[in-house]
Amino acid sequence: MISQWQLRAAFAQRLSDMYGREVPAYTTLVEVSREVNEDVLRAQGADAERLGSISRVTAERHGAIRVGTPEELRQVARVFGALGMHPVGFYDLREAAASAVPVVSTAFRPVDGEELARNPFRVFTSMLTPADPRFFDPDLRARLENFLAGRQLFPPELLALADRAEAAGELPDADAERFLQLAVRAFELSPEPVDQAWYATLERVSAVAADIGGVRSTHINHLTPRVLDIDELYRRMTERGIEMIDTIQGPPRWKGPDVLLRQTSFRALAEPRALRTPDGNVISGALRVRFGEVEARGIALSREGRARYDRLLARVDDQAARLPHTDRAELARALWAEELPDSERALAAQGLAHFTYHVAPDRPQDASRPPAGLHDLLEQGWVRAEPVVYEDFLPRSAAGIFQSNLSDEGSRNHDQQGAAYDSAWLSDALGRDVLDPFDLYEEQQNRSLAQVARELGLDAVPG
Ligand code: OOG
Ligand code: NI
Repeated sequence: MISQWQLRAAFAQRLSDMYGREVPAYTTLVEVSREVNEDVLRAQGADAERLGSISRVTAERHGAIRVGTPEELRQVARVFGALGMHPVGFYDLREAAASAVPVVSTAFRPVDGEELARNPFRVFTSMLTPADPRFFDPDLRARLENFLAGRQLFPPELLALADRAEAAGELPDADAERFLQLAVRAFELSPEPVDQAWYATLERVSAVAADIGGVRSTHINHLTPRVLDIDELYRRMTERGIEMIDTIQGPPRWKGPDVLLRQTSFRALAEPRALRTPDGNVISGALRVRFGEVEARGIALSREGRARYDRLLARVDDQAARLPHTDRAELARALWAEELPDSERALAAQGLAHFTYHVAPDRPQDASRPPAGLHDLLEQGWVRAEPVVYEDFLPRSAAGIFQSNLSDEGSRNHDQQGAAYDSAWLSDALGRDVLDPFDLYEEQQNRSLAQVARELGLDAVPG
């Protein structure tokens, strides 16, 4: 029998092998990431593993895929459900991006601490919004929905195996093998010729819409390794002559703890694709949609910490607009130091970030009773705090990544009111609850506090 986490790990590995064959620059990115991680580990020792063991970080990937309809999204959810991955978070990239990015997204990932430690594979999954009149007029919407209704991304055999794996939590070896083959194949780039005129029609609205709704299959858009020093990775990739996007998205490099998520990517590459011209000929052309991304992960912020992060971003925008010749990263660093405490301990004390708490093996062993409050428990060495890693995404960074890889802004009709989508809508469309990432981090923290209370014989340890 192959359990869900083994299926997840195997799927991530095979997807990585497949994507490496399709996009060789990805393999370079993975190699350079591994070198950087080894160097950081050598230089920092155990500190380098504070936010995840080196074996987890080395195997860690997130993928990105894009689908066209709620029906397709429900099917994707079944495939990922088989791998023990659940929809977490709602991202509205239509609002976060300046260019036309007509999608709403969620991320499928394991939610349980043990499952994350076994293999944290996650997939940022976007769904097209043909009902949004800012991007699609009624005629184009109808043609698009009609096109999407006529395609099948996932064969029924794959979905049947997925349902069995999800219900049983495992599959017999032969079925697992078949499931993995079909699942990986569903995300390969199709050799089927692309209808050039239809693709171009959608591309005028948005290159993302064309990538999703202009073809009869789906494909993995990128697969992202995790790196322990993203600034160093950026330098090394540039040295190798790979053209990176202008910036690293997310928090700046600064003297305090790493928080949330920092990401960067290399530019989308022109890939050979067969195109069908309006007169019916098949020619070889090129499309530029897939890129390579890399990320560094930090501590999960609480709702309050996140509000502070969002406010900081707004302040950086504001100052950067007023001081156009100043380096944005410098500006961000200065503002960060003003608004965020620069130690884990202070982040915890101010309730800005999430930690799990553990009774210290070397706690005071005399007969004294432990103090009741968390602050004193920490100060007097009874309890230790371990940072919770941020397992999710950032809408603004995601929009930045989408956008920096578009060569054209696309078009948007500002006279129209956007179609409303939110987390509840998405849950409904999926037939599964879209989980709130903040709730998950909070629950994890609270469970650890309850465990501490039990072990120390205290009634409760308020967080
Ligand atoms: C997804 C872009 C967002 C991330 O890591 O924030 C993303 C896409 O290009 O489909 O992958
Ligand atoms: Ni990504």
